[in-house]
Amino acid sequence: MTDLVLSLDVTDRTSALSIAAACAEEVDAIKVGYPLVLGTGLGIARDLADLGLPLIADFKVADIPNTNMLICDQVFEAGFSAVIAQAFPGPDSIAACVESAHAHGGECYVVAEMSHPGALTFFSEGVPEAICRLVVENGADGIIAPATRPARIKVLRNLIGEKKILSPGVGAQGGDPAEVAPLVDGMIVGRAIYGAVDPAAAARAYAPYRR
Ligand code: FNU
Repeated sequence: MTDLVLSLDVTDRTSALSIAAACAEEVDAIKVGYPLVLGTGLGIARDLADLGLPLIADFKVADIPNTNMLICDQVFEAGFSAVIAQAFPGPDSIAACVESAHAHGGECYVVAEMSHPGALTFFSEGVPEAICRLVVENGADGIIAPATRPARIKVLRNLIGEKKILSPGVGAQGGDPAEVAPLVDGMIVGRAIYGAVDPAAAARAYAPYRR
């Protein structure tokens, strides 16, 4: 029904590589963010790329267009296949991420609404809806929408047409895979897999929801 994206938020290289290798058959992509890259260096992308899975850079890029372009160029040259950007810097900043991604044959996802409780302070009152309209206009490949609020995923899905939805919040944040999987293109799971005693078995538990 959906791709399973492993959010690899460990901070040391040995754990990252062993968990990724153990889970490689059970997941469809790996998402890497600041915890792992700051802990090990950007070169971890090349090591993980050897597994042959798409690699998503969760850097929530959020700067002026020129800086966004410089950041995204580094991301894709490091071996990532997709980048996640924040929308609040505006259409030109997102466009820079999209341009860099597409120039490298990669994808750009834009955060439409975050999954944690405090997100509702600013991601409210039509803001996620406006972000979805921006995504459609500027050619980004999809959005990030909260697995913790499936009703909101349905609303946002209606605004983005064929574009993809990647959804964090299943597992540790309380999102229910049975409810979320039919609504999204990729379900992002971190602690419930990498924090398990047997990460491969934990990942395998999501097999019924994978397409
Ligand atoms: P887990 N993440 C998130 N919510 O959780 N990128 C968002 O709205 C968002 C994200 C990331 O809770 C979070 O940073 F835009 O352990 C973490 O890397 O399953 C992962 O998704 C969720 O991890």
